[in-house]
Amino acid sequence: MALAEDKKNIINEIKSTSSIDDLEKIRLHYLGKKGLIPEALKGLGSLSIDEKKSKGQELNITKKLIEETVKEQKIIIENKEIENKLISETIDVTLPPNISQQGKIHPISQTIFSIIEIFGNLNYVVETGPDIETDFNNFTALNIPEHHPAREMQDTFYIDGEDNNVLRTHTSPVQVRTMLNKQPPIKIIVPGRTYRSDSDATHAPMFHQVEGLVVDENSTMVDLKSTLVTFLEEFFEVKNLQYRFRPSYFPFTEPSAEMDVAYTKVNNKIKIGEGDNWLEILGCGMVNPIVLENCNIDSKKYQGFAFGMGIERLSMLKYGISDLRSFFDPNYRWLEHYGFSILDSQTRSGL
Ligand code: 2NM
Repeated sequence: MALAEDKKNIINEIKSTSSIDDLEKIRLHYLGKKGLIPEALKGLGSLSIDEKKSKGQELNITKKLIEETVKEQKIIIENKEIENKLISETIDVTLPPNISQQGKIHPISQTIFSIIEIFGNLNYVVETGPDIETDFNNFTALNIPEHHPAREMQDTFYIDGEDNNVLRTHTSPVQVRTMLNKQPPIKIIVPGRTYRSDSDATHAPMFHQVEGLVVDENSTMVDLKSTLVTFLEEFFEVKNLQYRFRPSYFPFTEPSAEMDVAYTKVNNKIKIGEGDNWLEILGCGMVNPIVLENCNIDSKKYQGFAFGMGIERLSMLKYGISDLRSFFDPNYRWLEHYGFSILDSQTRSGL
C-alpha cells in the first residue's frame, strides 16, 4: 500500500511546512476523520486475516509516525514564530524618546527627588525598608508603649496572623533597622510609604513621609535647627525663612518640638516664608536615649537628632495643589498638568 511505503515523502511533506495552518491541513489530510489513514484502515475489512494483520500493523506504525512528526513540527514552527516575533519587536533603547508620548513624573515622586537632592548635598544617605513591619521595629523599639493610642486598631493596619505585624505607621522602623545593623556615625533620610487607618479630606490611609536621623558623638539641638531651616529654605526656595519651634511630645524623642513656618495668602495661594500666619510643617527632637539603647547603641557615648514630615503636605504647599485626594486619584489630565517632565533637569539630578 502506497501510504505505508511513502512514509519518507509524508514526513518530508510535514517537515517542510512553516505555518500552523498548513500543518493542520496536512494532519487532517492523513489523520482526520475522513483522512487517508482512517480510510485505509476501513479498507482493511475486505482483506484476509493475515493481510489485515500485517497491513494494519504497518498503517498503525505510519499513523504513529505522522502523529509524532506533526507534534515535533508544531514545536519547531511555534519556536520559529516566537523567534520572529522577538526579532520584529526588538526595541532600540538607544533611540531618542518620543516626546509626544512622554508620561509625567508624579508630584510625590518629584518632591521625594527634591528632598533627596537637598539632603544629599548635606551628606545624608537614603535608606529604605519594607512596608510590612514587625511590632518591635514599628513600636517597641521606638518607646511606644503597649497601650499607646497609636497601637490601637483604629489607627494601625494589623496584618492577619500570630506575629502582630503591621503596615508601618511611619518610616521610623527603617531608622531602627539601620541602628541595629550599624554603629554611628549615622546620617540618613528615609522617604517612603506609610499607612494609618484614617481617611477624610486631609488624611489618606496611605501617605508618604520622609524622616531623618543623625547619630554621632556630638550633634545637638542647634544642629537639628540649622539643618531643618537650611532644608526648608532650599525646598521652598526662600531666603530668611520665618519659623518657630514649639515644645511637643513624641515617645521617641526627648526633648521634642514641632516647627511652624510663616506664610501669607496671595490670591488664595499660600506663600511660605513670611507673614502673619503659622503653619505646622514637621516634628523633631533629640533621639530618646531609650530608643538608642533599644537599638544596641551606647547612649552614654552617642546622641543624635531626628525629624519627620509629610510629603503630601510639602508637595501641596510647594506646587499649589489644594486637594490631598487628587494625589491618589488616577486622573491622567491631572497628571498632565501637575506632573513633571522626565527630561526636566531637576528631576534627573534628583535621581
Ligand atoms: C518625627 C518626629 C520626631 C523620629 C525619631 C526617630 C528615631 F528612630 F530615631 F527614633 N525617627 N524619626 C522622629 C522624631 C519622627 O516625625 C514627626
